[in-house]
Amino acid sequence: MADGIRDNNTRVDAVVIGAGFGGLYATYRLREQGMKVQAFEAGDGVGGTWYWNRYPGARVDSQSYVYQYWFSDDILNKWNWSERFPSQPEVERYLNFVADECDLRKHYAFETRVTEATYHKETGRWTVVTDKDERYDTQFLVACTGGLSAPSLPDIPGIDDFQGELLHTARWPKEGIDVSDKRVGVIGTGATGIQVIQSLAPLAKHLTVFQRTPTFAIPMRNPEFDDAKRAELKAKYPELKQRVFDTFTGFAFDFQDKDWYSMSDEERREMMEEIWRDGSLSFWVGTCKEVFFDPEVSKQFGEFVAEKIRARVNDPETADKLIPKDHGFGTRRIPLETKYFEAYNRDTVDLVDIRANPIQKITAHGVQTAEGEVPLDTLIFATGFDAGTGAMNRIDIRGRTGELLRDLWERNVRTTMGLQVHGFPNLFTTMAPLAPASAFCNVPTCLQHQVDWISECIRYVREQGKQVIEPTEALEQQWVQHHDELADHTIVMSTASWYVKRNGDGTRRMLSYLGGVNTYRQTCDDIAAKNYEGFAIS
Ligand code: NA7
Repeated sequence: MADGIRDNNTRVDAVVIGAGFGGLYATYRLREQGMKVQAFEAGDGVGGTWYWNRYPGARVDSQSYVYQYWFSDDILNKWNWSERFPSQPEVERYLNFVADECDLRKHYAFETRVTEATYHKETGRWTVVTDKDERYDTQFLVACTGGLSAPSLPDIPGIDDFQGELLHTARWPKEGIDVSDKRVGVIGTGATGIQVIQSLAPLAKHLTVFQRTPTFAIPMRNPEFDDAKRAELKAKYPELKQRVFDTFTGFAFDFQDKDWYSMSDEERREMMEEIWRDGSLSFWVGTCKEVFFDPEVSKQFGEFVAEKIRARVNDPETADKLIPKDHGFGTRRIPLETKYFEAYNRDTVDLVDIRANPIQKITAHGVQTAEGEVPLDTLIFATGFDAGTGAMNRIDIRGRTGELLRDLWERNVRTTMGLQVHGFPNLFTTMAPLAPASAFCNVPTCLQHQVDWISECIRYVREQGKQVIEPTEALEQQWVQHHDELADHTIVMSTASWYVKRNGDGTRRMLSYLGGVNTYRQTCDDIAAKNYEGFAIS
């Protein structure tokens, strides 16, 4: 071709992007319909998040027995989880196991990034171009690119000058690193930072944590499973696989029935202590719903957690620095931790509050703060992701009018139920904005529901002898409005975090739909049952 891109005569029914939880399942479901599927993955193996995030201490905060696929009894029977909250290698092994059991690898081109996707209204098909300069022609494009997959590196001056080892947690070397004789710095104290800090604290010669915002965190209770426990859990799978789709956040537990204000102080304390002991995210999304709406309730939960932090950190001044002051409990992601707070009791661990003592620049040998240079051999960025839209925005996706999806989302972050975008026919998304999948969900629950919905939708279009499906502008506007109405009166919305995106006009939009996984599922399924009411099918 004149443009140097090879047409390899690959005309397929569907292109799937990504080999994480969503992409593997989409490939499986579409193939099951007899479709010709071509899938792409930037990594050299399957796993998505669990392929890329191989930093020390990487671990899932969802219980293993709900962090799995439900579609195959064979897989459910054969796979044995080793503990309640498995580490990255185990989840990666699980996804490899599923890929092998279902023979999915043969559909993938690994180490291949999709760089462009263009819709042609004359044919109703997409052209997909990869970084291997190959062009594919597909009817459907299913982007399972992940909501937290585009790493974000802060714009700190001097970053290129650093002569030691510089790492982002989401691009960790497969061979690992040895920190035993290293002075290590970690920037970032979100869910990732906490896991990496608690893991490296006992190993590094010295560890300096640069904290901008402290994080409320819950001690993880992570028993190992023996055969008896596994058998007990497996007996519950039929029930669990219904249950997770019926709760607010896709876990097996839900919010308490009782309202906060209907309880006495003693009852509240008792409830908090009891759920705290469970050592799971139920202390966040299994307590009282008011924690998301009522600043006073959020404050009281925050005080309870602050008390727990103070009891574990020897130096009261350090403890105080570790307690969030600028946001309420529950308004940002609550991670689980293991001896995170105790890490600061070590002589070899320093905490730098970079609001009081800002980072000025990175130097050749460390980090220069207002109070002096911290010498470092290894600098780790646990600074998170360009959430929700980042991975899709790195691809040039041109829709029906020629507009780039990136430009649309820069003006206005919008989707129809996180599944399609008006103006981008036959493009389907998982973990995109405006669905619970993008944040407030036990992700595999939401991904499985979204992929099931997408594959049934595609089946319907094909069975009707039609070619193209796209949400109408009216339906999308209705969804955006409904989404905003639910989100705008929560206190999550008034807190700065990766949960909230900014539109071009300066208005803010919640990434995740806050009506609950159960309600969302029902709404999507009702639309499907009404033959995709609100979608234009031609
Ligand atoms: P997060 O939750 O976005 O955390 C990123 C952390 O990095 C957070 O503490 C940030 O501070 C900090 N950060 C970001 N930029 C800077 C700069 N420029 N200087 C100093 N500190 C900075 O990402 P994670 O990877 O921890 O977690 C993402 C999700 O993955 C998590 O919620 C789980 O669902 C899995 P800030 O809070 O912005 O002040």
